[in-house]
Amino acid sequence: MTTEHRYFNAKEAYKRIGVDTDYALEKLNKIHISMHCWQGDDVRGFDHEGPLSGGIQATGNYPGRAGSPEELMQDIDMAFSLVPGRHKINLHACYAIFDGNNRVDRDKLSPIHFERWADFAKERGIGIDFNPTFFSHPKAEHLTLSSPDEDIRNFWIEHGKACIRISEYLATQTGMPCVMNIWIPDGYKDVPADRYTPRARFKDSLDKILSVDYDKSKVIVTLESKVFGIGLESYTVGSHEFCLKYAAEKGILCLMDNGHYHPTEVVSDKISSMLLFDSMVALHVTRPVRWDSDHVVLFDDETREIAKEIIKNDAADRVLLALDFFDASINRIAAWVVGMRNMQKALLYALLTPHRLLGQLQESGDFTKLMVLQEELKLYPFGDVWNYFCKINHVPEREDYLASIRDYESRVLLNRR
Ligand code: RNT
Ligand code: ZN
Repeated sequence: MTTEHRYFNAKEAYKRIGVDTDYALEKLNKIHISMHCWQGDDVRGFDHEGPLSGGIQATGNYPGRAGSPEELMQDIDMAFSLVPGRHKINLHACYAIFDGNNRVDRDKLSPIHFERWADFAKERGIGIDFNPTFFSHPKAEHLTLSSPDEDIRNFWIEHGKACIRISEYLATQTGMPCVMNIWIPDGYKDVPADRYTPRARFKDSLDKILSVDYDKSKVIVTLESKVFGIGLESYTVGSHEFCLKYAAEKGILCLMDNGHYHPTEVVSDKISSMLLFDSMVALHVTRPVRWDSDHVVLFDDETREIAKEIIKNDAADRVLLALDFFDASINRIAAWVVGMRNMQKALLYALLTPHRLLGQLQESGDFTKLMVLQEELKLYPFGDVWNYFCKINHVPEREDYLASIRDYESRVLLNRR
């Protein structure tokens, strides 16, 4: 049977429960996911030599890591060629490209250092999101925006301001809004004596960064919270409550990374509450395995629940979706492609769910039928709809994309340094 035949049969099966598969595919095509550049080189970037710091870690030593802007761009193209639809790229300030003698420290970064990224995006008709980099730097060995050392704190405030200007430039160049996400690794390994003072300084630093005059229709500032990091187990300055309150007060957005909460706490349960109070919600979708390990996103229960909250609440254009993982133990292009496709599969799965019917069962208290249906839906011909979506988007169906990745690995990746 051809992909079209299978799709036709699946369409009939879904129609019987009131789901329109054509409409689902149309909707899915409009959802753009921000693909993080940092999966391509284990969060190294181009502006420093030292190790990855900030209490995050990429483990593994798979060959072929991108070591230059050209290689990273080539790899991003390769990954995108195997993912259906059009998406965005998510950059970090440490991916600044220095040509000749325009090298500067992070407090002096400017749009010229991102011109080539803007061109890259414009040529492909895609948008760019951006992140200041408050880690992997000699001045980030202790605290950054919450530092008691005024020189260090000012350095990072200047970095934040520079990043707002760069984000505005990227938005202007691409013609698409730029989501600028602030995350700082500041915190303490052991029980702090004073939790308040660092947070007060962080608050003041953020106020100073946001005092820059910028076009709010172009730059969407988000603030990402976190419960702990490696070496920062007892206290983080940017806790969830801090970020939630700060964002609400200042009219920026709170960004939730699903690796940044206590292990049994889930982001899928938080989305509805956020949607009730905010115009938009920002997410980093990742997969924490026992800790904030940043494993590749799978088509697993929590990813599906996150997608369900977005789709069921008709909030695809109110949720800013970005991925955040870094696995250096497998082919890095495959990591990107698997994660992107899985996020899309989760969205499709949600788009093929008869939410109104299920909601009525909940409201009327028929939890028996609700369970029966929810479980049976898992075995509906979802894969046939997904394969058809890949086909009409001219990307390989099923696991067929692996052959292209293997070929690219032997032709390109294994010949790197
Ligand atoms: C760290 C945060 C943050 C980073 C990226 C590289 O725990 O999740 O989003 O992963 O900025
Ligand atoms: Zn994150």
